[in-house]
Amino acid sequence: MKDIDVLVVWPIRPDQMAVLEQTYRVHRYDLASDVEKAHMIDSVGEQIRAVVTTHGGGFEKSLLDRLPNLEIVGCASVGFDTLCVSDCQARGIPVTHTPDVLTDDVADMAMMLLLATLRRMLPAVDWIKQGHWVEQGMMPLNTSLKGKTLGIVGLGRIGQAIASRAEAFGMNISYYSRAKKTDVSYKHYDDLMTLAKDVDVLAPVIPGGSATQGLISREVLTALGPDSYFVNVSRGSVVDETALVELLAQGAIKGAGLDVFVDEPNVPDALLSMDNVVLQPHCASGTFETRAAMAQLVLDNLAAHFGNKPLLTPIQ
Ligand code: 8YV
Repeated sequence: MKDIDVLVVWPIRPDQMAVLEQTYRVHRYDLASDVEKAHMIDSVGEQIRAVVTTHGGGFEKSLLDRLPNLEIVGCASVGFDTLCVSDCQARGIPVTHTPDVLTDDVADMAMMLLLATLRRMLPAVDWIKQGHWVEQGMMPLNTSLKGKTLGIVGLGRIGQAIASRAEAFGMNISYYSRAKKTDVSYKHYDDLMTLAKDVDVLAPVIPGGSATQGLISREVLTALGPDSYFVNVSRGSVVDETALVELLAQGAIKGAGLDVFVDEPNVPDALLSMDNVVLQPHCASGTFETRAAMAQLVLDNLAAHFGNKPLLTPIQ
C-alpha cells in the first residue's frame, strides 16, 4: 500500500505514525508552512486518498474541496465537531472516529475534576506550601461527594461511565436527555432548567457543534445556585463561558472543574486567578495508553478501508 497517498493534518502517536509512514506515502501537512501547504496540495492533492487528523487538527471543507480522490478520513478523537463530516459523507467519503477506547479515561477525568473541585485539592496544596497550616492550623472545610446529586447532561457511553463512578462515591445520579433511557434506573429529566435546580453538580457530556452550542446557558447556570458546581469534560462550546466566569466570580456558582474551553488553548484570564476552579488543558484522553489505542484505531480503519473490509468505527 506504499503507493497510497495519505495527508496528515494532525499526527497520531509516534509509534503509529511510524507504521503509517512505513505503510503509506505520507504527506505531513501538519508540519508544513502555509506556503508549503499550498504547494503540497497543488502538487499531490489529486493523489491523496486518505486524511489523518483529530479534533485538534480538524478537517475543513476548503481542504476537502482540494482532494478530489479522497476516500476516507481517519480522526483520532471521539468528537468530530471540527470536521466537515456531512460534506465528506455527501461525497461518499466515510469519516472514522475513536469511541469507546477513551471512555474510561474521560470518565476518570470527570471524577478527578469532581473530587479536586468539591474537596478543594489545589487550595489544600497551597495551604501547606504557603505555610498556612503551620500559622493558621487546619484549612477551611470543603464539600463531600457522598449524598450529593450529579446531574449529567447527555447519558451516552461516557456519561454512563461517569455515572457508574460517581455512584461508587455515594452520589445520586440524575440526567437530562431528549429520551428516557430504558437500561438505567437514574432519575430522568426532560427539562434542563429543572435538572439544574435539583442537582448539586451539573456535568454536560454531549458532543460539540451547532446543535449543542451554548446549551448550558446563563439561565441554566444561574438555576444551579450558589452551593452547586459545574464540571465540563465535553466541549467548551456547550456552555456560555462568559456567564460561567461571571457567576463563578460572583459566587453564584460555588466552583467548577473544567477540561475544555471555548477558545483553546486560551483560557479566560479571570479563571486563572480563581481558587474555586480546577483547570485542565483538554487532556481527558491524554494518557499513553488511550492515545495509543486511538491512534491504532485510525490505522485499523485505514487498513480496513484499503483492504476492502468493513470499517471498525465509522461515524454514522
Ligand atoms: C481529543 C477529544 O482527541 O476525543 C475527543 O473528542 O476531545 C480528545 O480526546 C484530544 O483533545 C486530541 O485532539
